[in-house]
Amino acid sequence: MRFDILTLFPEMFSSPFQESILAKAIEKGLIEVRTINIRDFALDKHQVVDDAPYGGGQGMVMKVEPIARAIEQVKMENPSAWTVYLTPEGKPLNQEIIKELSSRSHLILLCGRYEGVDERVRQLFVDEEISIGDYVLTGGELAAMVLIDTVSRLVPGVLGSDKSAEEDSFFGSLLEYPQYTRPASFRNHEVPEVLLSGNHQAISLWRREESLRRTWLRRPELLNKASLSEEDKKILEEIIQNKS
Ligand code: 6GU
Repeated sequence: MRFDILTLFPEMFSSPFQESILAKAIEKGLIEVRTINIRDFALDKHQVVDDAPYGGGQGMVMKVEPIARAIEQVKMENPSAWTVYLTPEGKPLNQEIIKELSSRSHLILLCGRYEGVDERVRQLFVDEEISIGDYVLTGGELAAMVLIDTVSRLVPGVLGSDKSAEEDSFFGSLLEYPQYTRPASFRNHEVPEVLLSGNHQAISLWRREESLRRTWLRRPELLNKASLSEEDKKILEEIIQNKS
């Protein structure tokens, strides 16, 4: 899987992919991350990439030509690359969109700054617009990092086993159960006894119940789209009745 990041601040991307799981994925050749400085594609000698908006108003708008030329260079190498513009006006990112994106082999990620890009960038070059939530970032760069991180971990081989991605929160639309490790007692707070019992069936049941409880208490709206068994529904009814 390949990511080409179009940005005015390529230095922002120097460290996030040099650690841990993503660094290993790059080393193994499972993912490839390149940054392209939009400024290098400016046409004038001062390499201007933004300008005042037609019609007046606050701030600056990213010019169409440098972005067009940068995207066209990547597309020359691979015409089927998929172009995503990171912007607060985009579709809110969720695990379903992340899964769809992970099935593509080459993403161009356009990071907006200032008051956004000239509308013709959208019309001519952008395949999909994505936001990472209802809050305002100073630019699309952090959003691009979030997207690369979340998409990369679905690429086969990036996580230790293919199973770990499927067991995560949101795949089954439930939140994770509580986890403990040694010591069994810390300042009079004990690990739940069932986890020390060695009874795998009882442990599975406890974990499912805790997932359901947590989801009900913290994110009840997720239960609407969760795939629940008849037993899950019974457990959930008890949780709701006991309100704990
Ligand atoms: Cl993708 N960009 C900016 N600038 N702000 C955001 C965002 C993106 N997603 C949420 N807020």
